Amino acid sequence: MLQLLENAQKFGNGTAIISNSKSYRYSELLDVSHRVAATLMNNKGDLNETRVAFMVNPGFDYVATQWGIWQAGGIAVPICISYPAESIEHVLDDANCSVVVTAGEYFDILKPLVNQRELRIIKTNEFYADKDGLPEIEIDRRAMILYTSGTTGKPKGVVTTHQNIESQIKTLVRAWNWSSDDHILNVLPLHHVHGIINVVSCALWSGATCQFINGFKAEKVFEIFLKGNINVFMAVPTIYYKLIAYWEQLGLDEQKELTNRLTQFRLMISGSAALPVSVMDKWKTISNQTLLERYGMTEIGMAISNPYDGERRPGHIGQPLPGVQVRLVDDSGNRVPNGESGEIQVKGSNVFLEYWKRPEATKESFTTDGWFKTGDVARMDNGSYKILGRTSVDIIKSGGYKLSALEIEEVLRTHPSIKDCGVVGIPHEEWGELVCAGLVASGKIDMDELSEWIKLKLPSYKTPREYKVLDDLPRNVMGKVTKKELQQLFIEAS
Ligand code: MLC
Ligand code: AMP
Repeated sequence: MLQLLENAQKFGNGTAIISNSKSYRYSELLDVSHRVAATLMNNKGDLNETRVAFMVNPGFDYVATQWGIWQAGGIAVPICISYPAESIEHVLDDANCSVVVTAGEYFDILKPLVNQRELRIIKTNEFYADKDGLPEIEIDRRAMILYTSGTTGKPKGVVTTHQNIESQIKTLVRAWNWSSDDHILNVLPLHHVHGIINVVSCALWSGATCQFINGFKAEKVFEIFLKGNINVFMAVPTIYYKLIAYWEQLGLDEQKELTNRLTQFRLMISGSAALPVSVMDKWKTISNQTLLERYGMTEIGMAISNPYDGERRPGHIGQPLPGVQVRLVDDSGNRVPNGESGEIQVKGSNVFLEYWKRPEATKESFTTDGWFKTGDVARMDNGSYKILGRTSVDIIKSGGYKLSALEIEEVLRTHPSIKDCGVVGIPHEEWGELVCAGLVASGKIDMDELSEWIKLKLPSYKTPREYKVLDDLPRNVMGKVTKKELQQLFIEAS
């Protein structure tokens, strides 16, 4: 049996999940997930790595579905709940999903897509099957596919095995001192590792309680904090920025009450994007908490972290986590001396298996001796890694989401009034980077129409926030678009 589930058996009566104002025990979670597995298996005995997509709000049903898929021997493919139909279709087709699990609210958007493909669709209130014998799941089997943007076109499926996931969880549980006394609030989307692994899986591995709200709202988060049970919180820098902005406009008494409560937390972590030192400092004055910044990626889980005990250095990501090997190399693949910049490369059982159905892309993302090339550039600075940037200008991080400029450009070029375009990210205090698009028109561009049109093609978090219509895109002598110059055009205008 998978260790996550074995642990859950031990914690039987403890509260595993709080969602939609209801508390669920570990025993209930196991029981419902067992029914999910039985319904999915449909007397087949083992799903044998069938891809099961699920579009379910963060909460009890999400976790019961994910655990059910795993127990039935399937591969869990979470779909972002704010995806428009085109993005959902990409996941269903690329992963070749056979079954889709959903809650009532997403049924209407999924139904036509499922019908066209003749897939099986199950609502989360239809897990009727009686518990059945479960297959034995070997730890090296594929467990999950997460879609992530890269330097090429559409998002790629990152495949992790049960072993990868266990290794990612075990490392964090140890490094950050998780225990069954912990109680965490999840505000993150559950189609990325930050929410799935660091928050939900680490909590449930440890016998802790994981509370959910669907989507982030500063007011709601503080309201829950004030109730007094939450003691661990993890978020992207944009969320801390928004919490600070909300706190600043409260009255003095409310501010004081919140500060008293936040001071009692055991741990607060920031990650998924660079934590500005100004946000770290401000949060410290509000909460008396020194945010622990760590570094990770969909393909590797978490790799580098500031210490739980010891100095958490502002503007730095810390040291390699136990069991994770990290090196910095130059363009020729040679290790760089301390103090010099190089690409972060990672090795260990935390590292993913493959990009789904993309052997070439998988091969290219590893060195011949098995190091995963992250594309992030860092230097070692007095015993702590410091991120300096990325090897590609076409990767943008906005609100903690990784976006591909090329994917957004490909979509924009299909608009009838757009002849060419270039997408860049520019530094932004709140969002980390803001997505901007330079457009060359082939007709008159109606900006309102374009903003509405693109929302049908891409999830909102991938859509450009600023547009500029240009006679031509800035180019070098070879005719290649110079993204740095394009960035500069937007920076100067901001
Ligand atoms: C939304 N808005 C944006 C935006 N996203 N504006 C600029 N840039 C963006 N990226 C605008 C909307 O248009 C809207 O505007 C307003 O903000 C509120 O929209 P929303 O969709 O309600 O946003 P909100 O819920 O507030 O989202 C903010 C957020 C979200 C920070 C909560 O972005 C988020 O959940 N980020 C976390 C992503 C994550 O989990 N990444 C981890 C990846 S794993 P208007 O005008 O309509 O009000 C990984 C590995 C690792 O990275 O290391 O962890
Ligand atoms: P994703 O592919 O969505 O998992 O995003 C992973 C990327 O997020 C990494 O490759 C980094 O570029 C970025 N990232 C994660 N944590 C940090 C951090 N603490 N500081 C800077 N960048 C980070």
